[in-house]
Parts: sequence; structure tokens; C-alpha cells
Amino acid sequence: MSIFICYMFFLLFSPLLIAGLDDCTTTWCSKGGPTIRFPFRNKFQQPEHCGYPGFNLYCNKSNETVLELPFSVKLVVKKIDYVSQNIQLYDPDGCLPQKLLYLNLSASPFHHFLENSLYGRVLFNCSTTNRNMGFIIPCLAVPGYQVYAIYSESYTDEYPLTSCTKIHEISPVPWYTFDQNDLHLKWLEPYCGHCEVQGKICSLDTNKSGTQCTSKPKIHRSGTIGAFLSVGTLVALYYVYSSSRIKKENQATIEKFLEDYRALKPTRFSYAEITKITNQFSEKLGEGGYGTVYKGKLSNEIYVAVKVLNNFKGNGEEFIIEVGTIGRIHHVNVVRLVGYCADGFRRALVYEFLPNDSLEKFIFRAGSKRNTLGWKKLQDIALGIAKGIEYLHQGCDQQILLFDIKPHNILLDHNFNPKICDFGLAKLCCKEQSGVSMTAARGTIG
Ligand SMILES: *[C@@H]1O[C@H](CO)[C@@H](O)[C@H](O)[C@H]1NC(C)=O
Ligand SMILES: *[C@@H]1O[C@H](CO)[C@@H](O)[C@H](O)[C@H]1NC(C)=O
Ligand SMILES: *[C@@H]1O[C@H](CO)[C@@H](O)[C@H](O)[C@H]1NC(C)=O
Ligand SMILES: *[C@@H]1O[C@H](CO)[C@@H](O)[C@H](O)[C@H]1NC(C)=O
Ligand SMILES: *[C@@H]1O[C@H](CO)[C@@H](O)[C@H](O)[C@H]1NC(C)=O
Ligand SMILES: CC(=O)N[C@H]1CO[C@H](CO)[C@@H](O)[C@@H]1O
Repeated sequence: MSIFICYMFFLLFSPLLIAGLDDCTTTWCSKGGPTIRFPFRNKFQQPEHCGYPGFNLYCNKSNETVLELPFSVKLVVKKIDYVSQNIQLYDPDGCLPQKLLYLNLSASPFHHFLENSLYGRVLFNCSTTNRNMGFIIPCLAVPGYQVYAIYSESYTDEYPLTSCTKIHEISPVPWYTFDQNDLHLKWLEPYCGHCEVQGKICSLDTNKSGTQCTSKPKIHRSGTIGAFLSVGTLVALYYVYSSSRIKKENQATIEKFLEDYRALKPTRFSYAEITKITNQFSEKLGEGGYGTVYKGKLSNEIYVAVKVLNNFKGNGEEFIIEVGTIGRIHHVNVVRLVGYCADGFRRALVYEFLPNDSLEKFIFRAGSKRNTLGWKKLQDIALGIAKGIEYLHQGCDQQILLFDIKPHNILLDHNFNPKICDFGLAKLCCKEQSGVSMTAARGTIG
């Protein structure tokens, strides 16, 4: 019986061993570096048929995995997700904007990750500091000159451009690209994701024109196979089996993580999508000076609160600040921005939905039963709010000052953890700036 099991093991796993002898086998530039396999190949180590045109990687002297994009833009590969078909890159020199000046994806098989929310930018070289002008690109500065990036949609007459010269236009990229030194790209061709999901091997087909998905390479079985069934082989096979199983489990964990990670980035929605998410704005949650909040549902059973901004004043900078800063903040005590909508003049912000309403309801509307939450819970809530504020003041790249802290703007999740929301009146200030002058009262009474 045990011999039979062993034999089955051998039949199942010997193809894996034989596949290991193929010259197109998976490689790495360094331990823990991204795996290189079809459609990618290591262009200095593997023959051309191992990869798909345009998917050439190489290992540089410091064992980094390098992808060369048109035209001569060399970026280091951080991760490759073969199932979702995307690749994460960064600039080893820490100045991605400079690389973006020369990037032209139309001549490569790759596309930007969030293709429906790309922004073109115009770069200006300015001899004075213009605090409100846009993103500063520190790595392009020279003494006495700062370089600013401005969304090309909005730059024309709204910014003070005296003492600035326009130096470049950058073709559209996702908004976060400029401050994260990360470039996420995806590829649609060749389509191997379905093959990867099944744990099969994707490769060029025999005509070298398309791809094929094979479960295992062909092997020739002969009567002499039994001779290989030595105890040693079996032990080795068992290790191959168990380690490949562990690898698969790890892979699944990573896939899950990447899926969640993608959901962490705010998505851009069209107005039509917002209408659909909110089911024609059917469930109103609240209303304020800023606009109206509706309950909504994303396709994957996630509930959201959609704030449709109505008194949209100014040049959109406030909206950009909210999306650009709050969108990047992840703190348990700060409400999360899931997405946003900027469709013509219509602007909306999409936040995570918290089921237990605002703190105000529990403190003020509990009627005769005072302190329905209990002192312990109230203390936890107060501490949570303080942590959230502390994080906004000290923990982010840019200090965020809130001017509208009140029970109304503290939401509670199902465990009554507090989350700060409503940044409509918040102000951003630089770390060095010590004073912010505020003369008028802001916000609504609460
Ligand atoms: C390759 O290795 C060198 C040497 O450490 C490093 O400076 C460079 O940034 C690496 N990356 C690229 C894309 O050349
Ligand atoms: C790169 O890898 C090779 C072999 O794997 C190793 O000998 C070499 O020291 C590595 N170089 C660096 C800079 O880590
Ligand atoms: C990008 O490259 C394509 C062809 O390689 C060319 O037609 C196009 O004009 C280029 N775009 C830019 C912005 O340079
Ligand atoms: C900005 O202008 C100054 C003065 O002309 C120049 O020295 C500097 O290189 C410019 N910066 C960029 C990024 O072009
Ligand atoms: C390869 O090409 C031949 C002739 O062009 C065609 O008959 C065959 O179906 C092709 N095979 C594949 C797998 O595409
Ligand atoms: C008071 C109140 O509304 N509590 C609810 C908070 O959220 C959890 C989970 O949704 C509910 O079970 C509670 O009833």
C-alpha cells in the first residue's frame, strides 16, 4: 500500500523536477527579490522564447531587478503580481518625476494602473516660494529654485506664476505617483492571469505567436521508473511536495493582501458610478453646509458614505488637498477615504461607512438615559479621538489642523472605536511653520 502511495507521489511530482531543468525556469536577481518568469524573462540569462516581447528584465550590479521602459527609463521592480498582471516599480534615484519626463508607455506593453484617474502635470521652475502653488518636487530643486507640479487641468489662470518658467509637461499619471516614488503598471497582453490562478504554466505557444497554458510538461514514462523509487528520492519528493504547498499558501496570502492593498487606494468614480453606488441618492444620512451625505454600496458588499459637495467654491484646491492628503492617511481613528468623484463640476467624496452613527447621537440624543455608553467606553473614545488628532498634527507628511472637532464629526464603528471625519475646514501647514493665523470663526455650531 505504502509503495503504491509513493508511486503516486512520484508520478505527481516528477514533472516538477523535470520542469526545473528547463532553461525558462523561474529565476531571481536576489533572494527575496521578485520572481522572474513568463511573460518576463531575464534578458541576459534566458533565451528569447522564455518571455513575451517587451517584458525584458535584467539584474544589475547590485542585484536589483531592472525594467527598462521607453525611452531609456530604468526602474527597479519591487513586486510582480502575475495573477492580477501588475508590476510595482520605483526609481532607485528617488526622483520618479524626473523619470516621468521621458516615460512614454505607448511604446510598451504596460499601462497605468488606475487608468481612469490619470492627471497630466505641468512643471514650473520658480525662483520664489509659492506656498499655495502645488506639489513641490524637492529632488528637482537647485539652490534658489523650486520645481512645482500643477495639475494641467487647473493651472492656467489660478496660480500665481510670476517668477516661474514652465519647463515641462508630464503625460498623465495616477495622482499618487508624484509623492510616493512608486509606479504601478499593469499589462493586458499576454493574458496569463487565469493560468496563474490554476497554478499552471503559461508560456509562448509552439507558433510563438500566442500563449498556452499547460499543466505539466510531457514526460516519457518507462518501465524503469520503479527503479527510481528509492527511499532517498521519496524523502526529496516529500519535501518538494510540502514546500510547494507552503509556497502556494503564502502566495494566496499575498494575493489577498494585494487585493486589500488595492482597495486602500482611493478610486476615482464617475458621476454615473456615484449615482449607482448611492442607488439614485435614495438614502440620505445627513446634510450640512458642505453638501449632502448619502449611504451607498460598492459592488462588493462594502457600504460607503458618499458626501456630495454642493457649495463648491474656489479652484478645486481644497478638493485636491482632501483627496491628496486624507486619501493617503490610514489611521484607525481617522475615517478612511475610499474614493472620490470629480466629474465636470460635480465633486463627491466617498468614505468608509460606519454603522453606529456619530458620537453626538450617543451623548446628546440618548434622552433621559444619560451616558448610555458607560464611563470606560467614553474614556476609550476620548483617547481614540486624541490619538487621531495627534496623528493628524504630527504623524503625517503634512500637518493637518482641524477646526471642527465636535461630537457630530466623530463617527463610531461597530466596536465604538471613534473615527474623525469631515476635513472640510482643515488647514494644511508645513512642518516648519509655527503659527497659523485664524481670525474668523469657522464651521457650524456644535
Ligand atoms: C543598479 O546598481 C547600481 C549600483 O549599486 C545602482 O546605483 C543603480 O541605481 C541600480 N539600478 C539601476 C536601475 O541602474
Ligand atoms: C549579487 O549576487 C551575487 C550572487 O548571487 C553575489 O555574489 C554578490 O555579492 C551580490 N552582489 C551584491 C552587491 O549584493
Ligand atoms: C510616444 O511614442 C509614440 C510611438 O513610439 C509616439 O507616436 C508618441 O508621439 C510618443 N508620445 C510622446 C508624448 O512623446
Ligand atoms: C531652474 O532654473 C534655474 C535657473 O535658470 C536652473 O539653474 C535650474 O536648472 C532649473 N531647474 C530645472 C529643473 O530645470
Ligand atoms: C500554428 O500555425 C499553424 C499554421 O499557421 C496553424 O495551423 C496552427 O493552428 C497554429 N497553432 C497554434 C497553437 O496556434
Ligand atoms: C447603539 C447601536 O446602534 N449599536 C450598534 C452598533 O453596531 C453594531 C454592529 O453593527 C450593532 O450590533 C449595534 O446594535
